[in-house]
Amino acid sequence: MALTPTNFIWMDGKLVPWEKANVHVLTHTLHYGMGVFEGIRCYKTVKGPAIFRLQDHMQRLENSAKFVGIELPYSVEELIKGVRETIKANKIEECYIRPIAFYGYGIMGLDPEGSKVNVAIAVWPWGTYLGEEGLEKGIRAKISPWLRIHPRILPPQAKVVANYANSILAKVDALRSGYNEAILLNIDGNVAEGPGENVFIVKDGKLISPPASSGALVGITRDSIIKIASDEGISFEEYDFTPNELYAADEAFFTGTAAEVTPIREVDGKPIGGGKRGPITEKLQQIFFNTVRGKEPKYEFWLDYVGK
Ligand code: PY5
Repeated sequence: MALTPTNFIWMDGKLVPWEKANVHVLTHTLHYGMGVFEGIRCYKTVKGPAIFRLQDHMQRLENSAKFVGIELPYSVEELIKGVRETIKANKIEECYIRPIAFYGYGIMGLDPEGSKVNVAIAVWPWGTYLGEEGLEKGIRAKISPWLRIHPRILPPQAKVVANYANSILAKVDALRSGYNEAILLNIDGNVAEGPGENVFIVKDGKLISPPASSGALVGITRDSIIKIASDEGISFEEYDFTPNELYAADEAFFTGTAAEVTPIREVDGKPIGGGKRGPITEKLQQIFFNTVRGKEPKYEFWLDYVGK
């Protein structure tokens, strides 16, 4: 997926031209993967660009950093200001937002003690992650031969750069096998999540998603869908399920900032339910898209308007 450049990137408190937002090849994180990042979306609304759950995402960035011992040189408030500044400077109405904190240049041993922590915030237009058609018709997923990282190996609840080597292996395997996305199991054989998405199933009218203990990153989109479902009177339960229970589900879908709410129509060649987007998925998806686009007053508290 090729990048569409914008004009400025926020780097350590300053806006620098996109093409000048570079790092040295001996940047610590480039070698060992110890960095933390976030993925946030900003949507076009009638009141101007609105960032979805910005505070929650930045809080998670701070938590991720704390988890792996990275000392962020900026507070959540400063980073929030940075995001707003970057969107304004780029005069962009709708974008993906990527804050990243990493160990910079100067130390090359594994012990990052004394290393500089650099922070950047980039924004760029990013369309539908799993395809426009996928949103309506659903995508085809494959149970991955790669297992989701175990909490004794890397912290699954933190968005650590290194975790995504596992995600890339799963994603590429699924794509090369002719599927659109992977679903990773944990070491117990239960469903954990997608490489960058949470998984939900619908069975007998009930919404189900694996718990944090499955190794899934408990996503902010997931949390939003649970809240929306509960307001709609759809009951939600969190428990572990096997691939067989996934195959037998009435509906299945992915949630994530990039993936938004994407129906899963098939897993390992087996159609889920009717092999198309199910009615509960469609309903939740519709409310979700209305919410992020500022058309659901009930959930406006999740939006952070940038101002025109
Ligand atoms: N699980 C993993 C491993 C993730 O990376 C993500 C987000 C999610 C679940 C969903 O979390 P949330 O709803 O809070 O976004 N993935 C990033 C995203 O921006 C990166 C994807 C390439 O969606």
